[in-house]
This record gives sequence, structure tokens and C-alpha cells, in this order.
Amino acid sequence: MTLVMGIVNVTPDSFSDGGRYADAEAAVAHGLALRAQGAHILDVGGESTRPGAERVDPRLEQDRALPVVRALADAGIAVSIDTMNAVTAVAAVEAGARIVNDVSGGLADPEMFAAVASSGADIVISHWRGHSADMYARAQYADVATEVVTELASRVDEAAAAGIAPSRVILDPGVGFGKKGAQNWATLQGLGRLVAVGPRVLVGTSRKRFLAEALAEPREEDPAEVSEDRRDLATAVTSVLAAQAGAWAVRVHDVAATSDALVVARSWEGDSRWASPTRSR
Ligand code: PMM
Repeated sequence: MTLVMGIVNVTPDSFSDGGRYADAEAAVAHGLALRAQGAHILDVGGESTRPGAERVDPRLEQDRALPVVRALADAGIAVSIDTMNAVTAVAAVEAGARIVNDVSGGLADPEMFAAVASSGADIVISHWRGHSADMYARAQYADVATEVVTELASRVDEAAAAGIAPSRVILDPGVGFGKKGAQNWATLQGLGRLVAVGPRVLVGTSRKRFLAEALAEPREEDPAEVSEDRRDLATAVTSVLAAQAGAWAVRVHDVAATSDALVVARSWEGDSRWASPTRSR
């Protein structure tokens, strides 16, 4: 069964929640609501990775994220910390996080793999080619699906050399990171090959620009005008397709929509069990 990872961004500049959860109390309440809607894991982040975002000081990142990690972990929820900083990863694991979600796959901070190795946490290693300020300049591929698999396999080797057993690694194709429009679709078409390397693969398409571009095209719209609701529906569809390709988990903002979509897909396949035993609506 594919798990649902709900997004709890604790940043004032997140492009997708507009900073509504910048306040810790509101972020915790949002996390609990996502849990009730069927999230199995909550991903807490204190630094935005949206295109063009400024880096934030790790102390500010921790001030934002750690109280939220602690409260959600204390409530018995599996929490991941979305960070590229080893110091933040270690502090979050001490606060109760079980997974370190590093969109740079250990490339942004040379201390990351060693820190995670000794923390005992699992790690999400995403495909990444550079910080958001210049990631599109690095989106040069002859065969993007193959290069994503090859580059991630070498990151797994590097993690193993630092003391992280492959069984603790979750791979992520890094949709939208150093990839433009069609390159994201080509990457997703190759998902089965990544699952073969994995075997735990996380996929994050939620509300991303490539979905808005696809939705805008037939109506000749500006992708920026595509509403959040339409992006959430598209995300539920890509999440089902990712599940069918063998994804271990999908990372989404609208947990209710994606959980419903996954239940429907599983029912079609003959499995009528619900997404989560704690689901309350
Ligand atoms: N995408 C974003 C942030 N963190 N983490 C993982 N593992 N995979 C992703 O695709 C991913 C991520 C950017 O989206 P957001 O700013 O809306 O959270």
C-alpha cells in the first residue's frame, strides 16, 4: 500500500500554502488535520525550496520547524524533516523525527550523510543538481530518466560509504528539481526503473508547475493562472499513477484528495481496505 506523506511547510514564503502555517501552533493543527485525513507521515520543513527561494539560516529554520516536529512526534505521528542542513537534521531527529528528507540528496551539506548515519534515522535522497537559484540552468539531459537513476544509485553508494545502510534509504526522483516541463514527465515514465533500484521510492508532484503547464496547454491559459484546486486534482491523479508504478509513498499538500484517489484505485484493483486506520471522515 502506498503511503501518504502530508506537507507541513513552516515558511512565510512557501509558494503553495502562502505562509498560512508560518505560526507553529497553526502548523501543528494543520498537521493533525492532515493526519485525520489519512496522512501516514508528516513532512515538516522550515526552508522553502521553491524556484528562486533565498537560503535561510539553519537557526531560523530550526526555530520554525523544531517545535512543530516535537509536537507532532509527541502526538505519535511519524515525522520527517525536510532540510538540506545536517545540524537541522540532527536536531529534528532529537526532537522526534524518524526520517530526514534532503531534497539535495546529501549534496548541499557535506556533513549530511555522516550526521544521518549516526542519528539512526532513515533518509530521503532526492535527485538534485543544484540550489533553486540556478537549478534550471543545470537541467541538461541526454536521457533524463536514465541519468536520474544513475545519479541516485551513486548517491546510495556514497551514503553506504558514510555508514547508511541501503535499507535506510528512500529514493526520490526530485520532480521539479533541475528539471523543466517535459523532463518531469520523462522522469515519471521511468519510475519503475527507480523502484527497481529503490525499493522505497517517494514521489512529490504536488501542485508543481509542470502539472499547471499540462493543464493550461489545452485551454491556452497561463500556467500561473491554474488554480490550486485543479493542481490538487492533477496531483491526486499523478499520485495514483505513481502508486501503480510501485511508489512507496507520495508527498502531497491535499491529503484528503490523494487519499481518496488511492482508495478508489485500490478498490479497482480489488483491495477495499481504507487508506489509514485513523482516517476520520
Ligand atoms: N518537493 C518540495 C519540497 N520538498 N521533498 C521531497 N522528498 N520530494 C519533493 O518532490 C519535494 C520535497 C517542493 O514543494 P513544496 O515547496 O510545495 O513543499
